[in-house]
Amino acid sequence: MKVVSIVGPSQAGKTTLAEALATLEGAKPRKHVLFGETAVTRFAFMGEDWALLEAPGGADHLPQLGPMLAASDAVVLCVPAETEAAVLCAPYLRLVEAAALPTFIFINKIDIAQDRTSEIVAALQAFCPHGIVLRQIPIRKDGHVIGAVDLISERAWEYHDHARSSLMELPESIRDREAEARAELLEHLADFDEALLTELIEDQAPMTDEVYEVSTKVLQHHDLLPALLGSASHGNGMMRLMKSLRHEVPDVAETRARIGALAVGALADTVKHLGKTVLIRALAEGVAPGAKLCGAAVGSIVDVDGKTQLGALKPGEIGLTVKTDHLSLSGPLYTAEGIVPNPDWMAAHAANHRLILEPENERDETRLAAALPKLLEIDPGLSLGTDPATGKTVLGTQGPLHLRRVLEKLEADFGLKLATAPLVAALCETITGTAQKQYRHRKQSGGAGQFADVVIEVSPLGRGEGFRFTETVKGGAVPRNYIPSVEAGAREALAAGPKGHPVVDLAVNLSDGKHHAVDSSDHAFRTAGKMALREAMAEIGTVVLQPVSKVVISVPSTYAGGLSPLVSGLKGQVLGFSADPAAKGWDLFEALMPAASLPELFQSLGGATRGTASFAATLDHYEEQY
Ligand SMILES: Nc1nc2c(ncn2[C@@H]2O[C@H](COP(=O)(O)OP(=O)(O)OP(=O)(O)O)[C@@H](O)[C@H]2O)c(=O)[nH]1
Ligand SMILES: [Mg+2]
Repeated sequence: MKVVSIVGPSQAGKTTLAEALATLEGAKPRKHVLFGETAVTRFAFMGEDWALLEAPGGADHLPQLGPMLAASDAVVLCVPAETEAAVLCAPYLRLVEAAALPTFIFINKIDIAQDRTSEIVAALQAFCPHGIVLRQIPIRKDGHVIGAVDLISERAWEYHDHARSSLMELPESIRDREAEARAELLEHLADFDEALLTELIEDQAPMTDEVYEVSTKVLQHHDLLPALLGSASHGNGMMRLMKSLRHEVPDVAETRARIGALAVGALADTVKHLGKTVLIRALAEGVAPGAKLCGAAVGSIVDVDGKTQLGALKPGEIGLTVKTDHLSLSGPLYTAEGIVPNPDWMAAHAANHRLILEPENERDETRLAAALPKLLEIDPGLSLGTDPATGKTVLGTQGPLHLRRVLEKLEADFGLKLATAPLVAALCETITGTAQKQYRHRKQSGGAGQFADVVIEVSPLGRGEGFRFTETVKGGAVPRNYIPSVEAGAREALAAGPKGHPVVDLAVNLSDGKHHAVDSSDHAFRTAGKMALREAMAEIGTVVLQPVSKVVISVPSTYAGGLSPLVSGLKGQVLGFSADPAAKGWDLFEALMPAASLPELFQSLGGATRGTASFAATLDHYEEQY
């Protein structure tokens, strides 16, 4: 069996394309939809088994593509036939580049294309360091695409709605364009093949079979990305694409060599009453019910119909695991004993849409705490944390749609009704001047009394220095063994300053004090230390500090210039931007932003970059809040 992922922006026609390819031979394909509308479709084509994996487009679904691509022999990047849409394809081009997967570009919706195919390819090329080469060009009549010419076989095909294309004569009007496009394709191919290069230099016409062979080689090495075209909804170009896949997609041995695992978990879900199910793909012998995978035995394996029990999976085959709770999509490259660590390209974008999550019914706390880690195992785009201020659960998702999907799942499968609340950036406070403070703690109540007297000097420290405690006590005024208690008391006072926030960046020096041979104790000196600092802080006065994050935004270069006003508008400070050496057509834009602005940054960035940009934020420093 060969497995191919279909990826691309939202509404590009991926689901339509999967359906059209799977029904080419008329039989009803078997489709199984998992969490978040990711789908697997199984079908036969020319006597061979195929599976297509597909997830909806958009940033919310991007993290799901990592495991899917790892399980695939090749990928079809489905792009709408308009130059404007190229930037929406940039995140996908970036991913297939980083994964170095054999990649076909399918230019869909050719029936309503306004832009020239060569311009669409040029727009995509801005985001792809490897050459994108047209394998076909459209044949137009009265402004409509009526068919396509294959540049390798030089055969012209006339489209028919939902029926096979028929051979037609190459129209006179397109001959020059065809020759030019073919020459361009051959030149690109010759860059990777000596024999073909020699033939071109010597002006010999290469054999069709030889050109196909070189095309297959460059696809499999990810040297070039071939572009085909058609219309999924009209069933045009489907046979050509499927035949290219059949001839050129490498088999599972190549995928095994690339991934280095025994099996890959591609998609996953939790099903009410049944528990977790993971769509696994065997890359080698030895994946079977009862056999060890990822350190424990596989339960049962069923077909994508969800019912038919399967035995051992042959290399390349897929199945849904049942009663195999230990498999997770966060580390989906399974060996018999454990996992192969995820390669870098599989890392999901930071889950920057973060909210506090609370059960509507307080009694559900424990069930929520049990359910969330289960979701993390089937959804690589989620993150979990704790709000330091309130101790409440913080759920990070890829965006509002993703969050909705997760909340729906928690309600439907786990019976949990949840409320969300915004996450408030944690503030601190610090002092603005110095003071000396003497404090005497004394209590006489019945038995043993309490006595401690301290003199402290309080002074501000630089931002980020935290807390420093020193002592310059002379002549045992405060006995040595009580000094740590004074420090402990001072630290207690830092928990909340006069304005109610944790206090940072100040120094306390214990300079003097008094003790009593009987009534002094650790407790008494601790209380004195705490009270002395409290009073000193109240006397000096404090200012509120807000956290400032360093933000690195990964953005298609076309949008980078527009980010400066956006960042400034959110009280951020632009540090600059430059080309990302790791991704063609992308910039890294750096800024300092109040952490309180990050939710708004997430929102505005989505709008300003049509959902293509992502960012990572780390706490950089605290600064005075005005
Ligand atoms: N004109 C035209 N419309 C198409 C073509 N292929 C798909 N569509 C339409 O485009 C819309 C989106 O198609 P889908 O297949 O749902 O797109 P998708 O890529 O799966 O979208 P998401 O799952 O939301 O990411 C549907 O209304 C399709 O009927 C095509 O070749 N030509
Ligand atoms: Mg879809």
